[in-house]
Amino acid sequence: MKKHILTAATAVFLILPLASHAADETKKKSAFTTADTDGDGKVSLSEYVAAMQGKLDDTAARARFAELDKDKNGSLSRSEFSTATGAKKSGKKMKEAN
Ligand SMILES: [Ca+2]
Ligand SMILES: [Ca+2]
Repeated sequence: MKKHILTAATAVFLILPLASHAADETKKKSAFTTADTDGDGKVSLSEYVAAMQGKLDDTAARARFAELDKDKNGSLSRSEFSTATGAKKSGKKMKEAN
């Protein structure tokens, strides 16, 4: 009995980091796709507000959108969107590339 429990615990230990890493990757990849409900490759303001429902209220989502829409074309490209979801620290690098 005890041995069985130990094995299960070990398995969880081994699987957990892998699983959470995989989940993280999937999340990153699909956040943009999920927000882009019409699939045109851009996230519009209304798509963004809808995607942020439950996280940000309407006003906050709009303010955030304006911040993220660096070229002010009214929609978020994949790279504009990704600055919101994780790559905050690579902001300097991206500036260099421009
Ligand atoms: Ca779209
Ligand atoms: Ca834009």
